[in-house]
Amino acid sequence: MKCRVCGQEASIGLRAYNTALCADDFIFFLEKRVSATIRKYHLIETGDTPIVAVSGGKDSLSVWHILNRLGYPADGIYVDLGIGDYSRTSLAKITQMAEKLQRKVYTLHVRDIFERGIDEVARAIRRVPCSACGMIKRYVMNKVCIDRDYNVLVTGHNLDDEAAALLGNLLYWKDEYLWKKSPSLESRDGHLSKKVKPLFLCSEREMAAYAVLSGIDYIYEECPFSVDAKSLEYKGILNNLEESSPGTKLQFIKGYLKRMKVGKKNDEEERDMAYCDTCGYPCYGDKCNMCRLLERFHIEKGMDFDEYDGSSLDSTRPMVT
Ligand code: Q46
Ligand code: ZN
Repeated sequence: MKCRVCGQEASIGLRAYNTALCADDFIFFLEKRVSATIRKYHLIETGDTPIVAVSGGKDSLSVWHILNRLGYPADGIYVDLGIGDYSRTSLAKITQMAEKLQRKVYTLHVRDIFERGIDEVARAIRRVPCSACGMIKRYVMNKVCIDRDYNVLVTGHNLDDEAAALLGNLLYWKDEYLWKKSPSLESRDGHLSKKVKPLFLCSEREMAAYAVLSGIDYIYEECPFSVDAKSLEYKGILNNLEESSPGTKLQFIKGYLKRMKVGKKNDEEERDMAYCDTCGYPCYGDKCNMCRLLERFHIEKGMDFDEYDGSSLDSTRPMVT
């Protein structure tokens, strides 16, 4: 199999595009697609200050790497869930990437705040770990954006993640989520930062290939609490369809995008949404879930973030209140 661009031995076959490419041309091809997605959907514009939500996995480290290569200087934010070796290894990979990019990374350690890991926090409030984790991450990442003047929060969701979620929403007609799968969710009133997904049109397989061919050192293990069997099942179904009809996932998501107005606001949600009396975070009611959680554990201190500037292994711990 020869590279369609240069004729050398190809490193990857892309059946959805009916082509094959060598490592260098594939890296160029993928970065160009991310760049086109950013421009087409106005994900990051001149003067924006993006920050990437990193987990140590291939998608988030790759999108961080790509943005900086494309000329969108971006820092990183990581929430250390306190899950033993998994969290330690993730942080090591993230620190390594921060050093490579010479960019800052903020880390919030769940154990510093709650004196326990995410599984114990979740158990205490009778939730599953992913539910407590999602809530804390959303809050913390938004807080860093607002407090530190980053106006765009970038995540590493890829085509397979989005197609699986869309399939699940369609199968069960979850109208409340159906039209929210946009590559860009607009900011709101200075309380909620804009959220964007530059890898929206890049498949899981392409991202794994990009990470390997670009020499990105990422954590291979999944979070031990990642038991979303449904999502894995949907990804399996879509992969089978992709196998017999290459390009199916891309068509599914592109068809969806055509039918929605990107970044459209849900008026009903806007009406019902209020702001937390304590911290100002958008919520339903007078107090947000994070403030309730801190209250539940009798925590009154602010959040300390480790701040690593990418140039040395020393970190300072400025207060973000
Ligand atoms: S990190 Fe958090 Fe995921 Fe782990 S606890 Fe669940 S939600 S699985 S993306
Ligand atoms: Zn609050």
